[in-house]
Amino acid sequence: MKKTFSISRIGAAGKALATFVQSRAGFYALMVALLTIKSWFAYVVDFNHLHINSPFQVFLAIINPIGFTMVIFALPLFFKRRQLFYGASLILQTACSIFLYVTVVYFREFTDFLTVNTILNYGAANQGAKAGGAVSLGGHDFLYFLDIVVVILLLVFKKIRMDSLAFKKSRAFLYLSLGWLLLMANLALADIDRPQLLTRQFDREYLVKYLGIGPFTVLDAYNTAETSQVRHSAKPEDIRQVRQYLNQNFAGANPVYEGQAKGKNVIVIHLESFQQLSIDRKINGKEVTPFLNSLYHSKDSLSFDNFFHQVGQGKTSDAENMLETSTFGLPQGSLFAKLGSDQVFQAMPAILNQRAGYSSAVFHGNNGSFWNRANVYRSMGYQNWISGEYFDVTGKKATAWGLKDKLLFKDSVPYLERLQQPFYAKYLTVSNHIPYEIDKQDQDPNFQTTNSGSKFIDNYFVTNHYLDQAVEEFFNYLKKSGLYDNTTVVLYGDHYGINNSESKELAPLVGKNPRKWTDLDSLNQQRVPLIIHSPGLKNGGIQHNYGGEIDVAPTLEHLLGISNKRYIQFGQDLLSKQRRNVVAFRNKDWITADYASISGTIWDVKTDQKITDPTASQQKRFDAIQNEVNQQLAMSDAVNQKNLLRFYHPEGFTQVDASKVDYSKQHTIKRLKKGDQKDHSHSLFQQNGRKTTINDYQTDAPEEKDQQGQTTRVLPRGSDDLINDD
Ligand code: GP9
Ligand code: MN
Repeated sequence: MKKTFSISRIGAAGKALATFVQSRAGFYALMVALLTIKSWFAYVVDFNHLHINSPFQVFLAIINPIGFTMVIFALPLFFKRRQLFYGASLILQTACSIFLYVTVVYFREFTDFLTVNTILNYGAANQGAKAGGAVSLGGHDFLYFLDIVVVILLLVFKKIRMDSLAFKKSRAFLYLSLGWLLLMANLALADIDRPQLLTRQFDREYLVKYLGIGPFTVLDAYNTAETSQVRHSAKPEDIRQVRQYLNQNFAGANPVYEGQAKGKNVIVIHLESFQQLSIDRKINGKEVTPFLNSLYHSKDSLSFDNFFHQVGQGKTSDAENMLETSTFGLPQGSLFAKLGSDQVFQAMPAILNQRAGYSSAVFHGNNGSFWNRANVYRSMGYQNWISGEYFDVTGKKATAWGLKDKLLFKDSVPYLERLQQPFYAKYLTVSNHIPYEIDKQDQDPNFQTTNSGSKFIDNYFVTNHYLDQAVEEFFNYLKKSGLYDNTTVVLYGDHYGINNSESKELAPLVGKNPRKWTDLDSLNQQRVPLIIHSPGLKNGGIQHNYGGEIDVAPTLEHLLGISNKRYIQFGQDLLSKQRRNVVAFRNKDWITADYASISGTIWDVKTDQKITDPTASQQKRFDAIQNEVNQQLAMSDAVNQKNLLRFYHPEGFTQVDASKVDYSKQHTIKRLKKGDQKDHSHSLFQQNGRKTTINDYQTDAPEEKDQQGQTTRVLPRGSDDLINDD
């Protein structure tokens, strides 16, 4: 009896609702409700609950999509014609849903929110995400669009009839104002929980948690416009303050290591997505990376086990920027993509060339314009940019990200052997790139990976293993060709490979309980290896001090006997006795050997516990570290955003003239040959009696003998890349 009653009540309510939707006000409410519900859905299912940690924050997250959505959908209410009202409402619903969904997909990969900059630089920056392979799709993704299809069908079959009675302007304005009021109330309430939310701009997750995706994006667009303003207003005096700060924080060379690699060639091997967690790891009785492990433990190596990546949204390009310039990437977007086309750099290739006569080259099997590299490398002073356009990348020789590593190392030889010594050469590997898929034929049948429940993790170790073999083959060549003894090889992992979203499956592998996984555990996994391998090195071994990518350039300069005091570099020599041993992350988090700060929460690194009640002296110390971190990032941002190096002329440094460099294959070959003239050549080719050393190279890459094909897996470049490329 009771049951029938309640069913009939529900039926009546449904009917009333169905009638309500027939009016424009009802349709408006429906649009607002659908987008709001989808936003909540994204918060809970895709955005890791936004780290919401109090009932008040739950309340804010519930109301925050409503105000903005009310404002957006109030706009069509001003239309008189019904087709316009319904059409515009549906277009808005679709556009907002697409935006929400793209944000979700982006978040899965970067654990971060999409910014206006990222969108503007999309073509130059990350065409790879279009590959599908790199985009992680979820089984529930259709839910972001299902409602739109249903509403359209209801309209087509006249279950929802279009109401021809238009709103009066004043009523439409009332709805708009109500939305606006709610938005303002939301902002005021957010400010109670997190004072100065807008002015201090914590991280993006905070802004979304408190304000929602719409207001966050509007705010972000405003900031982007402001930055371009900043650049125009920069003055030469601005650099003085930076100089003063750097002088006060300078860490001098350690006499034990200073100059130990003087005059040697330098090869930097950028190990794509390679984390410290793979070092010394055994799976099913086999080491994942036996060769890298041997380098890591070699007495000829300086290895670091508390070395962190510090990249932001620019990922690989941020890592490269830090290593070449010892300045941070940008708070949003990729510096390469955003500023790289007209930035003045004082970067390693130019410094080493001007101070010690180094020649330079970068080797990478992806398109030359990816991450805006062609422009950036020119301005950094790279003499040669040997990109995917130089190699045969057809058929199975490449993945979506470029030539497979084993082939990259081998196919680089004809260029490498022509470089005048000493040289500074960088190899950017790609086979160990998300989604970590490599052809069966490249997999070692003797290596059985994990069965973790995450295909990313299982595949990750497989491509780690492939990368390890590729590096080993290259080292064998270095030894056989004679380069090895006179070369310092710097190997480093550019950033994480396993996203935070995989932590449930990762936890058991690193000895943690998945249910107790904390933010500190995630931070601890941001360690990447740094190995500086230099045959004949004295006092090598594994170093435990805390540092990051920003510190590599000063360390290397000092090893090469080049003082870096005159340059604008924010890192400190990792071997210096005067180091501060604080690692600053791009989002203002930080870690030391004792404490870490993650989104404003302090952790005791040794006990893995949060510090909720710090003593006065602890608090003082945390504040001091935070200030130092903020200052370091702000100074670096000022230099980069205002392009301040255009005003700075350190002794003996001539600004690079990027317009003089031609990276076309034809010109490069001509240039290398011209520099490699018989009577005054210092190339390996010359050393080898003017014969190629390619026969010293042994690879087991099965694709090696494949004929050149018609098709390639490497992604085509985005059309907007062409704008930046000449
Ligand atoms: C692309 C490669 C990858 O050429 O360097 O960049 P990432 O996606 O790691 O930033
Ligand atoms: Mn990378």
